[in-house]
Amino acid sequence: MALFSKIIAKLRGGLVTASDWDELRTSLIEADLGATLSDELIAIAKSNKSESIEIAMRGALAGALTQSSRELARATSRPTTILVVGVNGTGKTTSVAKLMSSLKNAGSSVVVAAADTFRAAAIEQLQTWGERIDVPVVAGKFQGDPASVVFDAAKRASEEGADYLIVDTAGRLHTKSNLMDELSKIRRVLEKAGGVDEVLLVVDATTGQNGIIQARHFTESVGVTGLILTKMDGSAKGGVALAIERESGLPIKFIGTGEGVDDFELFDSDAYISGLIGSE
Ligand SMILES: Nc1nc2c(ncn2[C@@H]2O[C@H](COP(=O)(O)OP(=O)(O)OP(=O)(O)O)[C@@H](O)[C@H]2O)c(=O)[nH]1
Ligand SMILES: [Mg+2]
Repeated sequence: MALFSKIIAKLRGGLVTASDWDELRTSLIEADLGATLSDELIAIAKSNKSESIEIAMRGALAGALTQSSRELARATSRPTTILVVGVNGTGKTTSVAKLMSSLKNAGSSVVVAAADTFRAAAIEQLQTWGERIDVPVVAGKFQGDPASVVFDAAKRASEEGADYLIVDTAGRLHTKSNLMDELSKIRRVLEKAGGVDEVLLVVDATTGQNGIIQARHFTESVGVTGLILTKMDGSAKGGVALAIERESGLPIKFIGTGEGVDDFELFDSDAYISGLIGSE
């Protein structure tokens, strides 16, 4: 993804032509940084007279990232409750499986709610992960009320004294108000049961700038607290992480880097910026 390495090398040699700048701008936009941020970064690079172009770039990139904590919030006297939301096919269920696996490996007890009741296959998908990872999955009837599945799961998590309750929800278009209302209802059920600690919006990194619009809508309906950015593997478009954080102010907490249960990492902003600049 090293977007800047070539230009930085040229700047060091003092030989940057107008077409080099155009080339850099194109590559930044192609990497989904967005036009505004790309132009700002180029302005910074152009005005930089010192030898520390890397430091100037690093500062500009870091400035676009949020200062909010990237750690998962924890509840103290009840199961930490994590609601996972997003548009269709972004990787919610896979991310729920990754999250339950990593929490379980860290020694925590987890209960999962299969609140996507729209498709029978969605319930089975989560149950298969649950069996593989050995985490209980509370499921309801196909086409049943997702809020009642969530109610049952919250009860079970509380009775068992689980450390975490993770709720997988059906994919939904952020523009469909009836579906967004259903999410608010799920949230209210969880609040009644004790509280919601995290609402994680799952965004597919390859969908580019549309992720910013999704973040805005989901935040309005259900109060997003953080992002999971999936499909960062094999994508030259990782720049969307910067654009989405800058526009939404929401911290990216995890990234998905593949289809396997271990292809999941905490988002490391320093490593991410080093990757963009191309100097480790
Ligand atoms: N390469 C890659 N594929 C991923 C990643 N996360 C999920 N996928 C794949 O994306 C597809 C959709 O994943 P799901 O987890 O079913 O997505 P979802 O958001 O639950 O989908 P719906 O419930 O239908 O809205 C599957 O083929 C996953 O294996 C990732 O980080 N990298
Ligand atoms: Mg799903």
